[in-house]
Order: sequence, then structure tokens, then C-alpha cells
Amino acid sequence: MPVDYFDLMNDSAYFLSDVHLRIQADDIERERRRELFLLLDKIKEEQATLFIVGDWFDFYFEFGHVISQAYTDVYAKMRELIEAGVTIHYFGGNHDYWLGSFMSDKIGVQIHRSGTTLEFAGKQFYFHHGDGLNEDDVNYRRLQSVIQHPVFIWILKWLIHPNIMHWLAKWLSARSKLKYRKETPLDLLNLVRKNYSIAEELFAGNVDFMITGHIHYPKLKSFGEKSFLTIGDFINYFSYGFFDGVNLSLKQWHVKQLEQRELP
Ligand SMILES: [Mn+2]
Repeated sequence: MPVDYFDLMNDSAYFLSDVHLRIQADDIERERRRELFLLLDKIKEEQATLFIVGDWFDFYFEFGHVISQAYTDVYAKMRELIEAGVTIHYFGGNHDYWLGSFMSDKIGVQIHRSGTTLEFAGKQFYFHHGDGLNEDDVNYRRLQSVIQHPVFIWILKWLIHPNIMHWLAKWLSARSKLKYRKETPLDLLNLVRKNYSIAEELFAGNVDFMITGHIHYPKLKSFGEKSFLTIGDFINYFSYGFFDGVNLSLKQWHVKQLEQRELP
């Protein structure tokens, strides 16, 4: 019997960002992964598409012959979804910029640059992790131009021992926990406003949806028929985006509901 491809077509999608999977697998991390894997199972069952909008990993680097053992279960889970027919699109963030052939060839993930528009279900989706969107943040832009430079990447890959890199990443990861708490509402508001103005520019063209992360607070805002989503995170909010083929919505996975910040 011929396969009716219209029956197989599935226009629903899930959007996740800022999971920040950690190298240090303590109890909190194990519980978080358990929750994440339950959500991934749901995506697999529904045969939906998964869009990862950056900072899936708290630290990610491909050394070539060496892969990080801290994420073995995550790699296996991603592979399991792909083998079951799920497409995973992955946009690198500031923590997982260095995605390479292991992720694309061995796991089978579709890797894209942050700041790409993809057509999905007849709609135009613009994806950007959200880092560097604020041109006023000169310090970050400077840092970005260093860590993304091919020479810097070559040095990390060939001259620094992977164990040293992991030790450093663990240390940075412990510090970044503090950073989230310290972020002032003013910085946050400026960042959100910047995101909205970019969204409005895009919506004046053909883009229907703008999807970002990085801010770590969930917010869905409509601009007429079009909408902007900043996903939130899977650390405090356990939030994610869902597209049913027509509408985009913001959802919360975890039972533990946190009070959401008032954003404009
Ligand atoms: Mn980020």
C-alpha cells in the first residue's frame, strides 16, 4: 500500500533553550535531566520537530577524537529521537557556539547559525539565541569576537588538554549560577526592549515568528498577527515554546511554578 505522506506530515514543533546541561551531574542535575528526557519522550511520541535555540549545554566543545563523557546520556537521547524520525534543529548559543561534526554527523542534528530564518509549516521563523543582539554591549561583542575566532578555537582544540578545559568549564559554570541572580531588572528590560525592536523590524518583512532565548525569563508577545517568543529556561522556569501548526504558545513543563517577572 502506498504511504500517504500527508498523514505523516506533522506541523507541530517544540522550542527549548537555556537548558544549560552541566558537566557536574549532582542530584539537581540528574532530576533536571529526568524531567527534560520526559519532555523529549513526549516530542518523540508526537513526532514533532525540536528546535534548540542555544545554550542547551552549559559547556560544549568538540576536540575531534575526544568527546565529553558528561553528556553521554544526552547524546543517546538526542540520537534516539532522531532515529524515531524527529528532526532536531540546533542554533548555537554563547555556551555552545562550538558545535561541530560530532553533533551533525554522529548524532544527526541540523546545525544552524544563530540569526537564521527557516520556513516551517508554511511560516517564516527567525531564530537567534539572543547573545550579542544588543550592539551597545561592547564588552560582550569584544569577547564574542575572541572566542569565536578560528585561531582561538584552534588553540583550544590542539594546545589545551580536554581535562583542563572541563575543569575550567566547571569553575565558570559555578560562577554563572551567581550571575543569573545578580542580573538587574534594568539590564533585563533593556535587553527585552532591544529584542522587541528587532522583532518589529523583522515583522515588517516576511518573518512571522521570532524565537530567542538567553534572557532566561519566558515571554510571549504578539505584534498583530505575528509573535515574539523568548523561551525562558529549563533551570528555574522549565518553560518551552509550542507551535501547533498555526499558533505559537508558551508552556511550562515543570510542576514547580515560579512567579513570572512582569515584562513590558
Ligand atoms: Mn545564553
